[in-house]
Amino acid sequence: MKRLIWICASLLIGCLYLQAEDGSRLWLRAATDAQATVTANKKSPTVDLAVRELQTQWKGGAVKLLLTQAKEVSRLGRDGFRMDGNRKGLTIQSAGEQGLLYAAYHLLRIQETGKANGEILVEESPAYDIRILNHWDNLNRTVERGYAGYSLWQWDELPAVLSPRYEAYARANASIGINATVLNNVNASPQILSATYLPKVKALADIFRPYGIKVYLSVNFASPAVLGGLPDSDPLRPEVQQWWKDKAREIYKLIPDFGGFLVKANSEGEPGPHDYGRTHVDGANMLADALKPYNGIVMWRAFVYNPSGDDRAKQAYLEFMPFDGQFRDNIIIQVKNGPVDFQPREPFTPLFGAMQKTPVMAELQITQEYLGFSNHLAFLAPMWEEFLHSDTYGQGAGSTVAAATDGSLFTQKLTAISGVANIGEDTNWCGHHFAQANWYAFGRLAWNNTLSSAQIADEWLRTTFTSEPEFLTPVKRMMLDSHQAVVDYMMPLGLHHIFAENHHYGPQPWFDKASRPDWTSTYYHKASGSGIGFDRTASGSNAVAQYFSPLREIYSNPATCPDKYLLWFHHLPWNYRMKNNRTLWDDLCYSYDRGVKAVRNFQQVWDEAERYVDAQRFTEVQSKLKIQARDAVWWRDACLLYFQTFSAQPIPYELERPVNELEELKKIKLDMKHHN
Ligand code: BDP
Repeated sequence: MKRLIWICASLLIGCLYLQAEDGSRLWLRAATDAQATVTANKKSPTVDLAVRELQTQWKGGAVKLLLTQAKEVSRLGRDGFRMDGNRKGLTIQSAGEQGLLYAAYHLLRIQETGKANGEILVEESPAYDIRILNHWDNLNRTVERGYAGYSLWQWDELPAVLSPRYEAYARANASIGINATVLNNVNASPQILSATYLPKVKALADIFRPYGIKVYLSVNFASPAVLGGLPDSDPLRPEVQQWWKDKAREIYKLIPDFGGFLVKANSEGEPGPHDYGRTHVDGANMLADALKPYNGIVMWRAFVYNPSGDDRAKQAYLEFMPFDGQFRDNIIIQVKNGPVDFQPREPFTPLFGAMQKTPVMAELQITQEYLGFSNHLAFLAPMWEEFLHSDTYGQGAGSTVAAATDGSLFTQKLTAISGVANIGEDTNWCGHHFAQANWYAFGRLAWNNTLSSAQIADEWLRTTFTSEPEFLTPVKRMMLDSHQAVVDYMMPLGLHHIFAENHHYGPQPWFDKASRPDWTSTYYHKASGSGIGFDRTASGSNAVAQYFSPLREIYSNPATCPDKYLLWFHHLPWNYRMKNNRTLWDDLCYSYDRGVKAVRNFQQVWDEAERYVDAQRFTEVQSKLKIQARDAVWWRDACLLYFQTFSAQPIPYELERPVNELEELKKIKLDMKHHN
């Protein structure tokens, strides 16, 4: 009887436990009932956090935390650490308090992923000094390109009311090494710098500080005029310069460790120095001078393009290369991974490796603006890995994007990497349970840009779900294949930006009328009876010339250009012979078909994983996969039926037939917020 009661009780607890799996705990699901002996040679809010995390979760012997300036430790930097011992007893050393906290999370991660057995000898230091999230959050709490509900920041209630999620957010970031955050949208409201908002920003900064997270703000270049009442915001006007200096002083009085400004200037209608006939250098240097006395920095974005300009893919390079070496030393140029705009797949922006006298940082997009929002399962680590490993040849072979940005290739005072956050107020933070993996992957790659996608997926799955091999192996495979699957059913072979006009979710390759040509789809695919693709070789826009040799030659020749970038660089006839001997048209059909089949396979993999997953997360992911499977068919049919009007060839008969009518698909209008 006793035994029966015990079984019933544990079943009940088990059920409650399973029900509690709503994704809110992210990858931080370790049991918190450990009672480890943890000591530290310093007491401070940050060190105390490290102690507490280990006391409650470390299931091994005594841990000693030592803050030390010993040479062999301090060479790892204030965020780095050294760990020495085994399960029974360990010493952790760091030159900085944050280093001790990162070490604590590292130890817990190796415990939770089953790698804390035997000798533990670890030395870690981050690849980038600044590992920063960019929130595109508006002050009215909508999130530009956000698919996980409203903003986490409750501006109305701040600073009086402090949601417990602020600390949970800081903890999650610290656990993966993220040490900075930009709170507001790059399309910035000047109000963020007002006396009303700054105390709210301070309240958040105070919560994040013990977790080693610095706060930054996006600023509107016209703030001196809009907020300060000046006649304009000309960076060469002394009153404007003074306004920024005063503003910096005001900010640092409230937030002594404030990080600095992120600026989107003269892009997509945002104000900037060009409005006054000045340059990016004039604008960025002025802000840098205002922040300099406080060690603040400026992250100046290179995402600039104008409608009258040349091929959009060339513009960042054209505008910024002439300024290389002219920026102040507390400025870093923030460049999107690809030269157009966070497409499902792009070659790297040629500024990487080319700007050698100015620090350059990558901007990745964690939120899936162009990869199915929070409906599609797309693990982005493989895309970022491909990008970071791309060889720019900036200083000969081996000059990867990673090396060109992390200080190993060029002497850089500043190194950084940013990711546009996919976080909102949804219970599971990111809308899709698997989208959490992208937040996780960004942090891990920012810490160590040589980690493989497979390792990141492995860690994330073990900590977020379970280490059962029968779950792990197929689900990891699914994650690793998922980015390619999305590329295949949306924009294979280098196609890009053929999204619907009023949102970036569904297909609209036929879209040909917009306020500016580079906001249409036809601008990018250029399909006609003679072929498809954007000619960026010397006979076209010559964007290839922005790459170093031998890349320039490799990309210029369709025979050597990787298939994944083929239509990015070339306009080719429908009967062009691909490397696999299919015609271009047939291969396009095969690619879309492969994408659809991949998603169907993901559904099967997930259904088979049911017994290893709690009911709530299982069903939620299952439903999202159904949407993704339907969307994949929608993409395939829309693109193939439309392109077929030019190729005038049948879809290879061995492939599944379209199930939609093109005319019907053209009528679909999704009710989503308009933005180019
Ligand atoms: C595009 C987005 C737009 C952003 C812009 C940017 O569609 O919402 O404001 O990039 O990065 O991808 O500035």
